[in-house]
Amino acid sequence: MTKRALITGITGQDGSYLAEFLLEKGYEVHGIKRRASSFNTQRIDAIYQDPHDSNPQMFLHYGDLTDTSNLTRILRAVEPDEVYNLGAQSHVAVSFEAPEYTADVDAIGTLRMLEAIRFLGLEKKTRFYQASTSELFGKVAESPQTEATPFHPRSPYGVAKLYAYWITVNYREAYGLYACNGILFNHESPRRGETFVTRKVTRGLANIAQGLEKCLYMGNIDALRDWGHAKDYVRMQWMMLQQEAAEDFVIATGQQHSVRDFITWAAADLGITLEFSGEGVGEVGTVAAIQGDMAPAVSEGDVIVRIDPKYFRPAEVETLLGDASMAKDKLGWVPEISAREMCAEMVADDLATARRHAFLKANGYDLPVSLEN
Ligand code: NDP
Ligand code: GDR
Repeated sequence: MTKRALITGITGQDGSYLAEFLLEKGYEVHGIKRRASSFNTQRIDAIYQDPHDSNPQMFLHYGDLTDTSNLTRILRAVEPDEVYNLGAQSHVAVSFEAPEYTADVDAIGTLRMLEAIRFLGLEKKTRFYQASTSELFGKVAESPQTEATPFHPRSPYGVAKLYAYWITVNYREAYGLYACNGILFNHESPRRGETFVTRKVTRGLANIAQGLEKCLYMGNIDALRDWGHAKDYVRMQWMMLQQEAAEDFVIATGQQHSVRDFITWAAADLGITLEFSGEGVGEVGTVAAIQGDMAPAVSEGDVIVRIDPKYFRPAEVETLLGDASMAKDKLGWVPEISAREMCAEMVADDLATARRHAFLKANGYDLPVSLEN
């Protein structure tokens, strides 16, 4: 019997990798996409299947996590074996600007999905995965963090996700629903949204190397994160729904690096030796040496990284480090791609794009490059 999966957030980073993964496993994949004024399916265009083709295995439905009747209708039509609730306003800094919307989508949106499953009587059929987050730990009391570490979220996003975490546990305990939380630490890829720190760095430095931008403006580069690769993490999302009984798992690499380290790596992958000097908002990153031909627009002595307090958050999560021993012991899951390898992959991808833009520009076809970050 072909299994049917429904993914909210299919157009996002994780949704796109998960859809590919499930299609390869032979699933029929349904995804919810939002109406937008321009195309928003770039990450899944490569796996799009024309509904007019014979035997399509992937289907998109218009929907929104703020719209109860719409979610209920989609769930009724699809009757999925597995729901992956990945849809969210997922940007921590933006959640301080739009706290109410973030709560509506990330917290109540999760409740809407769970309640629709119950309302439709699907609680014995449908398994539910909730995209929980290391942001639940926030101001951490212990390190590394495990499934037993107490929560102390530090943003409207973290607080909304805390509600989603507990309502998922509650529906498991109250109604016997197979519902579980993946407490995932930061995971990145060439498909990462352009305004999250890793992608902002790889894209920004690639643009600078090719003369499309002058300087990268950053926030708190002392922040420490446990970065993994999204491909490794979506595999675990699926594994969590294949157990006898639902359980919550921490997913992390167990390695921690600073944002400054990540910037230094990305520069090195462009042949740029970057040296940091100064302190606080006066800290700068200066080009100390250049190798190879990847950064023709950069010269020794150029200051290409500066601090802009605009990117500081009202409350910061300074340090996160996960211990995924439970996932390793119970499911045999271990990450296969290191943060350093992932950085190189992201730089290579962003450099290829920047080179195309620079080539067009040099030949009189000036494509605007979005500098919003
Ligand atoms: P993205 O921001 O890349 O994707 C979010 C997805 O949610 C997009 O498809 C987006 O649609 C969709 N979405 C946003 N608002 C709504 C809404 N109101 N209704 C329906 N869909 C909506 O996130 P990631 O792929 O990186 O993350 C997936 C999930 O995992 C999120 O819930 C995130 O909070 C969580 N998470 C992520 C981690 C990470 O490091 N990446 C770590 C831990 C948890 P559109 O494309 O139209 O914007
Ligand atoms: P995070 O990811 O907040 O951990 O949430 P992000 O990449 O945005 O920030 C990581 C750290 O880098 C610092 N930082 C900057 N961040 C951004 N975006 N832009 C900057 O210019 C900048 N300078 C420094 C931040 O302050 C922070 O400390 C991500 C999201 O994917 C969430 O949805 C997910 O739940 C968590 O990871 C786990």
